[in-house]
Formats: sequence, structure tokens, C-alpha cells
Amino acid sequence: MVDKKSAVVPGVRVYVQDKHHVWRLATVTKTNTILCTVIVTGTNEEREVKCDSVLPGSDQDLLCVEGLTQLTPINQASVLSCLHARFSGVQFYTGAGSTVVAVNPFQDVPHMYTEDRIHAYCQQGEDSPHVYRTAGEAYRRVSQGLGKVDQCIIVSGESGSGKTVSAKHLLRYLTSVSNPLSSDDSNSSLSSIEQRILDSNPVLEAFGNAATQRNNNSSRFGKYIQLHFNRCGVMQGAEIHTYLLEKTRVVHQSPGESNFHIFYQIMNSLERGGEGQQQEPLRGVRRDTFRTLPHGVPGHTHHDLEDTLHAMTDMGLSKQLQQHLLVAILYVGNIVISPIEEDLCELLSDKVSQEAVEHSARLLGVDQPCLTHVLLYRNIQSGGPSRRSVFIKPIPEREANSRRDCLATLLYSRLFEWLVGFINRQIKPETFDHTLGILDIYGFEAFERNSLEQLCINYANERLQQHYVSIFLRDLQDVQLNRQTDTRLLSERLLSLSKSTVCVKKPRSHLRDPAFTVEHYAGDVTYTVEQLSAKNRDNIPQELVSLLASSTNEFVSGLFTDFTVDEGSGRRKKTVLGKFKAAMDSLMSSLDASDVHYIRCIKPNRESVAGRFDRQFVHFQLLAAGIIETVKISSLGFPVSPATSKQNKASTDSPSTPRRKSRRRAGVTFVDHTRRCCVAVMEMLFVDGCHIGQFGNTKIFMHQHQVDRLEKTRYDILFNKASLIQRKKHGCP
Ligand code: AOV
Ligand code: MG
Repeated sequence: MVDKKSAVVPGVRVYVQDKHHVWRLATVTKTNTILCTVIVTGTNEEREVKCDSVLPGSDQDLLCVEGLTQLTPINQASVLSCLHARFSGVQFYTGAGSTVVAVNPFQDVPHMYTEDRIHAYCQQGEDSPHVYRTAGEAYRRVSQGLGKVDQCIIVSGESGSGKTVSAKHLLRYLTSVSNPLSSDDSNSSLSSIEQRILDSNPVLEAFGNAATQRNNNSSRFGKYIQLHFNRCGVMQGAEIHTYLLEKTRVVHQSPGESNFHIFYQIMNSLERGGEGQQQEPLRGVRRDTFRTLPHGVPGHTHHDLEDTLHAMTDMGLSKQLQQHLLVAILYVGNIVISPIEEDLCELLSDKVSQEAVEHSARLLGVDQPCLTHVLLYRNIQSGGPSRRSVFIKPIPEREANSRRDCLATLLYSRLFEWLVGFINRQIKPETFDHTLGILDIYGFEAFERNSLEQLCINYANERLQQHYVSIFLRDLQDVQLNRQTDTRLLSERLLSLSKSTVCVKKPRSHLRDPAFTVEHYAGDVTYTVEQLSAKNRDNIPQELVSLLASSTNEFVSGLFTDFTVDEGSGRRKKTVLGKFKAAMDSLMSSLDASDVHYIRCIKPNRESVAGRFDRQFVHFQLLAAGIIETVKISSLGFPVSPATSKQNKASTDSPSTPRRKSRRRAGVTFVDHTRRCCVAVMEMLFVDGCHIGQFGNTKIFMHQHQVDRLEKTRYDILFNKASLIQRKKHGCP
């Protein structure tokens, strides 16, 4: 793997493959053309390895390298070892060109997220890798009208890698810096908008997150929050877009997993004598009253509900409404259907099931016999539109069970949609100029049994990965103009990472059901076919919707008055996957119209514990995500960022033609003059003697870290003066 065999000579440091450590640093002691003998660093262990199996080693103190592009050499072993060294040194963020690699610490590191740190990044020129640096850079561009102006920060990584926590820190930074004056006037309406945006987080997390095998607080929906700014960079509000809530979790959880947090929070509160506990439908209810609440979430207490309710109250949400509806959903889950004969069934006559239908009907504001009827019978329409008649037909047990589950999931998903709409009405501004989006979507998942939910989640991750790769491929084309390097290999490798292959394989022995396997960029996933197409069709019986729309509970009926069931069939029917794909298309268009910044989250171990860096596991994530290739591309030189608009080009291009002409007339070759200025600036800034970049006719080609430093210096000089002038000019406070 070392490019030239001659490089493997005695005394040279190399990385050798290792079963446990993946790569280990070693020093070559002897060599012939095929084999070499090495001593593994830090041990006396001598090994004989093939010369073409080693990678060039690093002599650097890897902990000191803040940016992976500064590594010499850059390869999978040095990147892995650098992240490992930094993790051991409690440095969880590392730069990778304009991307920040965030390794999940799995422990509280409060010193990393203090107000002082925010201040340091915002005002004092701190630029070590951090989510604050990324947020600061995106904010700088949106507030100064640079690049494509609209910005987006994509937080990606596998389940449990730290995306949601990172997104929260990004949001906190942005709400804090976008309106520094609001802290002087806590009663200003602007500060309350920022508070409401922050409050939306615990509320949506309570309703949309759950404990899975991978993550105790796993996001079960995708979230794209677009912060809205005026031209001065003052936050005006925000809009939240959500993607496909995993609604089936309301009625079914895989072994070891839980229902959505909000249910446990309510149960914790009621069990401790919380509000509502004395009133009839809620009297005496406990978590174990309900079939769909398998077990509690470790680490969650009734304080969580207090937090959620506090945030809900702040936003003007009535807690009573949700509490009753949520308990109704749980009671629906307790209804048991029992077969009478092949095509006929009834509600089980035991106490639990009878109470369940009674309480759910009452809490939902519908007639109990009507509720029972829609669960056990279906309407069949016949005749043309003018002479339509309706027949009532009993349904088999399996279908009745699906109807019961559909009732619960429909209620929950409508409630969630309503909640998002409510929050948006609270935070959406009337006018704004630019947006800065934060995308926190569910991470890649591969369980024992995977169904439509995982297919959608993994499809979303594929699309994001393709987007990431396409940006770097675009960059690579620019680099090709600049350098004669082995960019073909890099682009081939990147392209291979953005393609997934569907191959239908035989079901594995322990899976009795038919299955197919998709070779995703982040690994193979086998999806069971059972229920997949039913879930994809997502048929919602009209009778259920009509019943709920006629509820005497205004909140419940309000959820369904404008709700229309998609009655299309065959090709006309919009499937879940079809709708999800359309949502992803629209998201990608929004990303294409923005400058994109990346936070790539890495999970250091599968057990989610502090202090453990599983090199194999991290190595796999680095390779799958294409991080090594993108670090190499960033290290090859420019570009600064994917943006290509005029303003952005101005930072790397030399002056425009008309100005050049007028200077020529004055007898000065402007190009030369500009060149000298540029060289002087570069020499002044990069006194450490490192390479100052390549000068072309109209462009300077720079290393990413040089660009970062230039941008930072420019920002530091301009920030205070320019933003003050700009604010005054636009009449901003
Ligand atoms: P995810 O968003 O990437 O998973 P989370 O952001 O929920 O992952 O992180 C999982 C857990 O890791 C959190 O609950 C924290 O305990 C811990 N953690 C993450 N980031 C930090 C940090 N910066 N400092 C301390 N602890 C952290 V998923 O939603 O499952 O894809 O779909
Ligand atoms: Mg998450």
C-alpha cells in the first residue's frame, strides 16, 4: 500500500495491519523486495509483513494535529490514530477540511459548552474544531451575505453517534450569538422567540424520541430546522420540517426497546401523584397497565415530564389535551380482539379489554358502540356515484387487529403533526431574508429484523451520503485542474461510496420470512418482507377517520376535520416510500440552494460508554462515510467551500477585468500588484514557513487550513466594525 516499494526501507515508520488495533505504528528493521521485518512501536514485538501491505507511518504527535488535513501522511491509519489520540486526550472534535469530525464522548463535558466558549468562538477568534466553529462560520456567511447566503449544517453519523446533541449545541450557539442584545432585555419579543425555538426541542424530543437498542434517546423522526434571519443576521424565527415519524412504535416495539418518551413521562408523573391522577379515566393508571409500554427508559424520571410540560406551557400548549389523548392511545393498545369464526371476531370480554374500549371511547369523545363497530366491521360501497349503497361486512381477526393499531398510530401521528404545526405557528416569522438550516436525521440502522422504517431511515442516510460525496467530487474536479495527483482513484472510491446495491439474497437461517438485502454504504442490511408492503400502502380506513372527525372532543375532531384519506389504488396510490422519496427530493433541493457545512459524528463504541475507543468500529465508520477520501481532497488544496457565487469567489479570485483595465492605463500591472499583495499577506500570516499556496493567473490555490486562517483573520478584523455599520445602516438595534 505504500506507493513506492523503495519507501519501505530500514528506519522508516509504517503502519502495519493488526487484527485488534486495525493499524499499528511500527519501524522497519529489515526488508527485501517482498517482505519486511518491523518492530511494533511501544513494544519489542517483531513481525514479518508484506511490503505492499503497509501504509506510510506518521512521526507526528497526532494529538497536536487539530485538523486531519495537516496529517503527514494522510491515510486510514493516520486518521484513525489521530482521532484515537485526540479521544484519549479528551479532545472530541477534530477538523477535516471544512468538516468537523465529532467523536461522541459519552460523558458530560460541560466545560466544552459554556457561555465563555460561545463568547470565545464568537468574539475572540477561537477557531479550534468545534460545533461552535461550524455554527460560527455558517452564521458569519448568513449575516454577511457570503456564498450562497442560505446555509445548512448537516449533522450525520450512525445511530447514537451524537447528532441530536450536536444539533442542540449548534442551536444554542446560534440563538445566543444572533441576538447578543436580547440578553440585555429579557422581555423583548425577540428573546422570547429564541426561547420558544429552544423550547421546541424538549417537546419534540418527548414526542418523537424513544429508547432503541442503539440509543436511549433515539430520534424516531427526521428534523430540519430552518432558522430565519434578517439581513443583519438577527434571528427572526424558525420553521421546523419533520420527516416520517416512526409511528408504528406506538403499538409495537422490538425486544428491548421502548415506546415514545412522552408516555413514560406521563406515567412517571401520574404514578407520583401528578396532576390528573385523581380524575376518573386517569385514576390509578400505571405504566404496567398498558400493553404498549413494555418497560421504562433508564435514566428518565418524572422531572422530564416537568421539563416537557414547562416547555409546552411556555409555548402556550395545553397539557390537559395531550395528556388525555395520549392515555386514550394507550388504552386503544390494550383492546384485545378475539376470533369467533374465520371472518368474524369480537372484542375480548375480559376486564382489561372492556375497560380499554370504554376508557378510550370516553377519552376520545366518541360513542363506545361506534368505536367497537369500526374496529370489527367495514363498509363496502357499491354502485355508481349517483346510486351508491353501503354494505357492512364483518372483518377477520387479523384485519381488526390492524384497524386497532391503525387507530392508535393515526391518532399519534396526527397529534405529532399538529404539534409541529403548533410550534411552527409560534416561531415562524412574517418576514425574513435568509435561512440557516440544521439537519438532524435518524442515523443509519441495522437490527436483527428490519422493516419499512429502517428502509426509509437508511434511504435518507444514503441520500445524504450521496450529497456529501457529490460535493467533494465537485471539489475534486477543481483540484484536478490544479494538481497532477491520483485523483482518479479518489473519485472512484468516493463514487463507490455513494452507490448502494440491492441484491435479493436467501433469507438467513434464523429468519423464516422472505427477506432481501441491501448493500448500503454503511453496511449490509437485510429487510424482512412481511408487512413491508402493507406498511408501505398505509391504508387508513375512512370509517376510522369519520368516527374521529365526529368526536365531541373538539381537539380530537379538529385533528381530523381537514384530514383526507388517500383513496387512490394501484399506481395512483401514494405509498409511504413514494412520499418519503418526494420529501427527500425537496430536502435535497433545499440543500443544493445552500452552502453546506458538515458535522460527521462518530460513535466510539457500540456499548455507548465513556472512555472506550473501539478502533475497528471507528475504522469502519470512517471508511463507510468516506471521511479519509474527503480529508485527502481537502488537503490537496482549495476549495474553501462548495459555494460558487460571486461574493464567495471574491475571496479567492483576483480582481475583476474592468478594474484591471483601468489600472493598466495608469501604467501598473494590476495582476502583479495583486499578486505581490497576496504573497505579502500569505507570508505574514504563515510565518511558520509552511507552503504559502500556488499562484495561478487569476486564482490562488490554498490548503484548507490556510483558507480557514485567512477567513478567520478577515472575519476578526471585519466583524466588530462591519456588523456595527451594517446594523446601523439597516436600522437594526
Ligand atoms: P444520535 O442523534 O446520533 O442518535 P444522540 O445525539 O442522541 O445520538 O447521542 C446519543 C447519546 O450520546 C446522548 O444521549 C448522550 O448520552 C451522548 N452524547 C452525544 N453527544 C454528546 C456530547 N457532545 N457530550 C456528551 N455526551 C454526548 V439517532 O437519534 O439514534 O441516530 O436516530
Ligand atoms: Mg438523534
